[in-house]
Parts: sequence; C-alpha cells; structure tokens
Amino acid sequence: MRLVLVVLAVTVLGAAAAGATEPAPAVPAVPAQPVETAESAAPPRAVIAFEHFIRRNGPFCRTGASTDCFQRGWRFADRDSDGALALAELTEIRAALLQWTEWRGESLRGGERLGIATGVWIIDSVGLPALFAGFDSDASGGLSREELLADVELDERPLGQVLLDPEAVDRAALAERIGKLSPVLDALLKPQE
Ligand SMILES: [Ca+2]
Repeated sequence: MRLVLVVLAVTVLGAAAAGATEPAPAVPAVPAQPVETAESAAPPRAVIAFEHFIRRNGPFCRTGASTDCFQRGWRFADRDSDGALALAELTEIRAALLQWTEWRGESLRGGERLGIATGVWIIDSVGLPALFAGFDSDASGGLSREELLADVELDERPLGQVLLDPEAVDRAALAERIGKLSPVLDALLKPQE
C-alpha cells in the first residue's frame, strides 16, 4: 500500500508547494516555553514548527527538484533522525497539518484547504495504521526512504509535476489499494488552475 507517500506528499509537501500564496498570520519564533494562557493568540508549538517548515520549503518545492523537496520533507518528518518514519511521527504530522490548516484559516485558498481536507479524509478513511503497515515491507516498524518511494519515481522536476505524471506515480497500484476512493484521489491529482 503506497498511498501514504502520495497523500502525505499531496497534503504536506503539496501544502508546502502551494502554501503561503497569501500572507500568513504573523508567526512568532518557536517559543521556549509552552503557551499557558487561553487568552494568548500564539498558536501551538507544532503549528509554529509547521509554518516555519512551509515558509522555508514552500518556495523551493514549487520549482525545485522533487528529490530535494522530498529530502526536506523527510528531514522534517523524521523527528528523531533515525532514518525511518515511525507511525507516531506520521501521526504527529497529520495532527500538526490539521492544526496548521485551522490556524491558517482564510489565509489559505479554498483549493488548498480542499486539497488538504481531501488528503486527510483519504488517510483517515483507509486508516493511517493500515496504510503504514502496507508500506512497511520488512515489518520493521519504521518506513525507510525506499519503502516510501516504492511506487513513485522522483526526479529533477518539481513535486507538483511529478505527482501529476502517470508515468511517475503507479496509479493502478493506488487505485487497487484504496478501492472505491480512487476517483477521489484521481480528482485530487488532476491538474488545477
Ligand atoms: Ca524516525
């Protein structure tokens, strides 16, 4: 099951590639101390970290090589830098993505919000643990780069182009794995204005 890469790429890196098309709310530096008062407007630490990731990598991922964009996303996702993505790390990213989307609110375009919502919906419909197990070919409990990229061929083109290229993404494998949800993924991967 290779859907996690595509969906997470579409959502997380896609958000990075498409994000910041509108000015984001002012974002503080990552706080040294957790925010303690409900009255404070400061977003959660995970949201701030996600916003910094988007700002650092969004412009690059729009035009830079998908291989390099993937590396940047990998470094962000692999929180403990052990060279593998654990289910807990992916679960954290999913949660941070949702929090970040809520925090960005109207500063995200409708299409961006819809793409993220659809991606998360597909992940949740299939179930992140089940998707994870499908990727984890050697059942090591962590996803290697090779496992994650098994059905996707990254190259020098930007990620947005690669994901929309049927030659680069094994869509037949994806369709088989997600069954009746595959038209949703097809729609998500269709080029948009
Ligand atoms: Ca890890």
